[in-house]
Amino acid sequence: MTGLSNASLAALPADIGRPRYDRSVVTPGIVHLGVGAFHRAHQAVYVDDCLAAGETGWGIVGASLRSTDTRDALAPQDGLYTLAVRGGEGEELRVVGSILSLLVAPEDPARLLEALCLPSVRIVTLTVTEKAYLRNAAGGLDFAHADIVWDLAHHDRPKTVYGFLTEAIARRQGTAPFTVLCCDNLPANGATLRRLLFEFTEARDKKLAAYIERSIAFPSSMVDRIVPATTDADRAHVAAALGVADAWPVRTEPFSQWVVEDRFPAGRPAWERFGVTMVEDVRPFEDMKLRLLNGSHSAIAYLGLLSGHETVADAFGDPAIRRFVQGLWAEAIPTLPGNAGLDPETYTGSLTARYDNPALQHRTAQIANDGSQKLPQRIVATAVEQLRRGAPVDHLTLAIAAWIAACEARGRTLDAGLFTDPLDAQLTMIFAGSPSAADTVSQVFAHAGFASQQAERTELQRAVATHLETVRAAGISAALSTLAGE
Ligand code: CS2
Repeated sequence: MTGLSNASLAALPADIGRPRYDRSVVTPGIVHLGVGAFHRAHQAVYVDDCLAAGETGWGIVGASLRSTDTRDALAPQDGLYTLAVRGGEGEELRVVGSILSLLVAPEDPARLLEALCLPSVRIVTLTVTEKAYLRNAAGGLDFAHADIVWDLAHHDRPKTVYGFLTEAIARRQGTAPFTVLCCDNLPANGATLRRLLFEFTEARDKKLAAYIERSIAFPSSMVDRIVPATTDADRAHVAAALGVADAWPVRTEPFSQWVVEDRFPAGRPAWERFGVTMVEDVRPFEDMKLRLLNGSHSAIAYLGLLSGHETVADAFGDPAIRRFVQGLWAEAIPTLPGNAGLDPETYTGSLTARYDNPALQHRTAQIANDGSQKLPQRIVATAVEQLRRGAPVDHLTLAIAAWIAACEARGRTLDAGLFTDPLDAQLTMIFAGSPSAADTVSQVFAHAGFASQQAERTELQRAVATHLETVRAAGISAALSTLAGE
């Protein structure tokens, strides 16, 4: 079977969407760091819409910071790939054309620096996942990390986002700077990246750090679309529909949301024409999404794994877990700003429908990865705020206990490699000592930096330990029943 490429576009069946613009005249305006499935189902699609409307200056150079997979799959396809949008009513297939070229940073860091320095590039977007920000337990930049040490010493061969951004900004001084748009699931993601990058640059060159503070904009943004990992069944299905092979299609849901702070001194695509909400302050949207969607997602993942459910739809179809999620939402909603025009009830209603989508097949094990990096903003911050106001945290703390229990269950009742965490080495050491629930929780909190420097930490640990004790002694369904007062 021939592969998807510019040359095979014309022969695609009529019902398959495709770039209806001349890709050869599109110039690179965006460099994206972390060109994984999420980016390809989200930002790249909004940009594709802009290109189709004639904004030819915003093509994407997609860079991977680690593996060669995406480049290997998409470069022979001229950057093209299929987006399969699956809802209850069927499926829509569309070939997306906004990614013009692909790079692999570790293979050739100089090429990525060159791309970042192209005068036509005015925006750098990032989806590199929580752990790539290399934060220490206190939330600052982890200067002890080998890659940070390397990047401070090797300016022209960096490995981290900080090394790449700082060097590119240094080289671009005197020409128009780019805007840095963080699209990861971190609270105040633009401001967070700005603070961490400032720490890095200060350690390299104080004048440059001051220049960054003065001249570079870091708008925050909230991104939302559920994107399960692609399977071979997806590849076979897409090939059958297209009549050509696509090495790496992406499957997603109909829902898509992007809320972006409108601070782009060097210009931006007219995203608002294609469903992007441009705002002054993204924080309320971000908190709602992190605490209601991502918080419940992580809880569903760990409770689901411990209950033997492979997908979100299966886990959410389990009445005990569904009721738990309602309880979790009830604890999170009071922590959201009341005056920001948000409607959390409508939001959770739409989440319910999204989680029930049986066509998505979103694996609980996929979401379970990197819990130590995700829970602080998804669950722990919410719990601390609830405790501060004397409000209940039973569900939030069971979610944390379920994370610890699921980590502990790997290699016992769960497959050893089912999911991974940057703290795995430390977790293994903690579990090896078979400590009591209380000791386990306090050691895990210390390593993960959960609620560090918060007065509520001890109370929080105590509540998590009580749940962990029940899960260890009687299992997750007993813990859920106890919580439900059964
Ligand atoms: C998920 C997110 O894997 C995870 O941790 O919670 O990737 C989630 O699917 C997206 O944030 C949805 O926008």
